[in-house]
Amino acid sequence: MKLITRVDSLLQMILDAPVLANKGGKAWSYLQPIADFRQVLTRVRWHVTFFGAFKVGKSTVVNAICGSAVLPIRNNRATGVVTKITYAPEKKVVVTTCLAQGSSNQITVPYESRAEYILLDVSSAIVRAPRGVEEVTVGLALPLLHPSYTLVDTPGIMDDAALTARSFRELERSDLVVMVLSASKPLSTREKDAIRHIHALVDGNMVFVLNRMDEVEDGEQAETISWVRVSLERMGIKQPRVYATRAQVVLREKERGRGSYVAERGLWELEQFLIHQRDTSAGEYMVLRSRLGILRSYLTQAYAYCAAELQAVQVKLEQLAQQEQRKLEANQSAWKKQIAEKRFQLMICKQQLPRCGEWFVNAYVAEIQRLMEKDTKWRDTKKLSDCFVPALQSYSANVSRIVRDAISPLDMTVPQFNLAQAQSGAEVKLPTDVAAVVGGVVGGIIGGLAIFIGPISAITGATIGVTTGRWISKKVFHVDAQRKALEVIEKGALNLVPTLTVEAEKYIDSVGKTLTEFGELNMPQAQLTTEQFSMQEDERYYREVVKWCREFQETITSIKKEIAI
Ligand SMILES: Nc1nc2c(ncn2[C@@H]2O[C@H](COP(=O)(O)OP(=O)(O)OP(=O)(O)O)[C@@H](O)[C@H]2O)c(=O)[nH]1
Ligand SMILES: [Mg+2]
Repeated sequence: MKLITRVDSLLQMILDAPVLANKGGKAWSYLQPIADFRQVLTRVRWHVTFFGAFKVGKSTVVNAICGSAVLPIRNNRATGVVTKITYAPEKKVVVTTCLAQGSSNQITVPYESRAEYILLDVSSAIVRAPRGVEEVTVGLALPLLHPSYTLVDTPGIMDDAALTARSFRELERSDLVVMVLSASKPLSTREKDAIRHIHALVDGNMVFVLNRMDEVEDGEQAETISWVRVSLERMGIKQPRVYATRAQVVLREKERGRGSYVAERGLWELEQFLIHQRDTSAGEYMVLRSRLGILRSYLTQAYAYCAAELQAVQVKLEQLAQQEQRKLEANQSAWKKQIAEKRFQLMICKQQLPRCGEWFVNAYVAEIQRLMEKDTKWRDTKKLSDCFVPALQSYSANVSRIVRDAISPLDMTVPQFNLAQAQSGAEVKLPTDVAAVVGGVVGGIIGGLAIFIGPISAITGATIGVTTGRWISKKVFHVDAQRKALEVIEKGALNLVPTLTVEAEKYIDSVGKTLTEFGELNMPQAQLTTEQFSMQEDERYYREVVKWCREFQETITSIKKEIAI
């Protein structure tokens, strides 16, 4: 009861694990066996797996235990599929075949034809497993099997990698492994490697059948058994259970209904061991131990893989971070440099302002000339004053253009410089002194005109119109008057230039301020690259798996401690 509760807690850990829900995760090939192990954890039947080298007599040992040739044995054939013998009131053979996409199909076949599904031909160079057969289950009314045992016969470990792998995989579903050795040549290097692996996997739930004792001289049998036992102990297996037997003889004797096989104590003792495990709580402990052992081995592998990957990802992430930091620093300093250059160019702009001033004067004079040419009543304050608008617009446009050129190609929004607008009172409000100055200049021009045109000082614009009207008919004087007027106008416009320059400089300085803010706002920032992003995700994933594996391992350790196995 206690054990089942503990298994339940492990099951819950598996069911609740988010890492096992993520089937696309990079460690899935390591985690899937853990997810699939739920079936083994909750499996009612205890699997006793017979494992060993090619032709040592595994199938014969199983048959000897069953007391009949349940498993087919031929000299030129070998066991080609995992064959399970499980309790059933009636003899029955079920063949499981693999279908596409990992699904399987089960068919019941006549008991007599079982050999064709189990055996494979080893007489030719190419060893072929019976086509598509995944495993064969034989139902047998053998009292030993009732209620919990399933005996599992596996293909011998030999040169066929796929078959060997299949046999090893079956070990990961085992509650007890019976390693069958041949007494005539026991414990080859390959067998020793397999023993070490299995012993660790099922946490010591392993016994040994030393078969073919008839092939050892009578006088050397005791020595052989003792040698095997000592060798196993040297491999770290404490008090190994070694059952020496002659399975072929036992089988024959049993088939004949003779009880003499009892004389073959080895196999009889193995059967007694199995019965004892089945009928006492020892079996339950045994089963839990191997299942925890296998789970632990899966966890160890998953942990080792993920811990190594985690470390590699962390190292790579660190390298990438440094690389990106270097790039960022370079980008930031290039950006700062660009902004500084633009600021410098903006300052240089100021040097162009006198030229803008010249253009302004020319533009204004040209406007006045146009006015004079097309309008005889040009001596009108309003008309003269209106000529400022296009000149100021052109001045503003020129200043805006040189500023734009200076900061190009930065994608920075800069307000237009627009003195004309300011003067007309729209949108941008210029300091009143500008308007005053402009007004003053116009007034000055008018005043100047008045001084030049007539002896009456402080003449008004309206009066000019009236006064000058008198000279219009005098052509020469008229031309001269225009020239003089233009000179005065030009002078007046020139007087305005310093004020415009101050305004333009203020504008340039404000653009400079905006540029500084723009530079700070748009300073290149650290940004995750796609590679970094996906590596961070990997890091999180591996970290999570590593943590989960560790916690799971700790739970297993505490269960083992608690129930002292
Ligand atoms: N002399 C002798 N021969 C045996 C003994 N046990 C089995 N054999 C013979 O050894 C041969 C192979 O026996 P299997 O039981 O098929 O051996 P296996 O290990 O299952 O073989 P694979 O499944 O093909 O690896 C058969 O001819 C058996 O009759 C034994 O105790 N003594
Ligand atoms: Mg066999």
